[in-house]
Amino acid sequence: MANLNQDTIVAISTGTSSGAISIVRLSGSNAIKIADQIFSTAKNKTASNLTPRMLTLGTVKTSAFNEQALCVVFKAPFTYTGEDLVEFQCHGGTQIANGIMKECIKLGARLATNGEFTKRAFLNGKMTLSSAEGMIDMINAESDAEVRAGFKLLSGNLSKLAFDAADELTDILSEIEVSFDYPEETIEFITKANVKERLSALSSKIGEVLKTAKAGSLIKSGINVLIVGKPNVGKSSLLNFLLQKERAIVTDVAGTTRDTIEDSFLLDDIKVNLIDTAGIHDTADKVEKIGVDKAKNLIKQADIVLFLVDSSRNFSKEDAEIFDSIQNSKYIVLKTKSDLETKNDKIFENEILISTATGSGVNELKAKILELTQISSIPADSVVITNERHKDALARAKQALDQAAENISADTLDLVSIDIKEAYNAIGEITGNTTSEEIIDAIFKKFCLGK
Ligand SMILES: Nc1nc2c(ncn2[C@@H]2O[C@H](COP(=O)(O)OP(=O)(O)OP(=O)(O)O)[C@@H](O)[C@H]2O)c(=O)[nH]1
Ligand SMILES: [Mg+2]
Repeated sequence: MANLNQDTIVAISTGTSSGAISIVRLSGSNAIKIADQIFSTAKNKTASNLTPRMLTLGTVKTSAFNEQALCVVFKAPFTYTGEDLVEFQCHGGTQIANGIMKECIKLGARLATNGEFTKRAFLNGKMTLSSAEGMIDMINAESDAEVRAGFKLLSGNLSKLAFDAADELTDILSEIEVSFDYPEETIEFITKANVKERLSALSSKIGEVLKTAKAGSLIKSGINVLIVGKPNVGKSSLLNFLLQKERAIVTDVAGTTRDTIEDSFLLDDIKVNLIDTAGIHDTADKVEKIGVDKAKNLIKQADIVLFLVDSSRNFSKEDAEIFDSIQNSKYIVLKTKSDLETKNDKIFENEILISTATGSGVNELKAKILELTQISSIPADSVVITNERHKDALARAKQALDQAAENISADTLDLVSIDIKEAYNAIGEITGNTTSEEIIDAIFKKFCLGK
């Protein structure tokens, strides 16, 4: 895809908050020409005479003020965008960078739209669409695990899988074409058996990658962990203990928590969204009842439910009812207040004895949460699907491949090649080769200005 949009764009790449340094970035065919008109060094060098990729100190002159700044020039095509690119590193704050940017606009540049530098990088073949998405994931990350997953995407391990798959499908399609030219049965038979084997191999490879999608989406959005149980079993105490702060009110009065309380913490670099709830029981209190209903409704949406029972009290009918209501969810049973004398003799599979008074059992709980999400079982070097768009494209590709493999014995090869082309198109959406313009626009709009 060639970039026909050659106008020169400008933006403050460091955002609008006040920091010590700001970067104004220009990209396009007039970038160096515009920079020439505002920047010069003590030895009267302008942007065109600077050594590319080297920071040089000089003066930026705008109609409103002069500024001492560093300038770096990148010459096309060896730049981020693939076009001529100039960056000014000026003093921070908001006024100076704004003034430089306005001056560039006066000289013919246009204010960039969100993500436009990266969009140009994509259109000029500097990066694939999934790599660009990895980069934005890194920028928006709230945990180290998200940064790592974003970096994998940016570095292109998913793009490589997509390119390899597309190459293989192109080979298969061209072999099918050849078989049309030699329609003798033996050749077609050999081709069919071979094509089927290769389609199935590709489908299972994609299937393996798709298996990481659930864990991948948890890495990206955080693991939603819901704390439920009868009043007074220690739910809010556990929330506070895991967050390491007094987020929720804790008292010995049953029914202390009346609304849901949400907050997050990092567990082995992975974001966990904890939701504390009102103790579930029959109540006539109008406000508390709303809280109880809310807690019940949240059970379906949680990735993991922590079911708390008080180990220092007998297991009651109310406990049993709550336990029944979580049977369709992934759950962990926590017997709380293990520092007190045990009165609860009901034994659960996978139960953990826990005390927020002593901290015992908390590490076991943390390990169990990670185990249930299967995040820890993903090998470090494996592709991880963190993006719904990629998951959807791979799932469609796999479906088309499976259909082609299944029908190949009965169908003529030209019908099978329709399915193969569908798989090829779906795979191409990952790298951006076959992605529609609307989707590309929608993706880059989510980027920040100046990226
Ligand atoms: N000994 C001991 N007491 C605890 C422990 N955890 C909580 N408690 C006490 O149990 C009482 C209830 O604790 P909360 O955390 O408010 O219980 P809750 O489940 O949030 O209660 P509701 O909000 O009413 O549903 C408080 O007096 C806590 O101090 C524990 O591990 N050991
Ligand atoms: Mg509470």
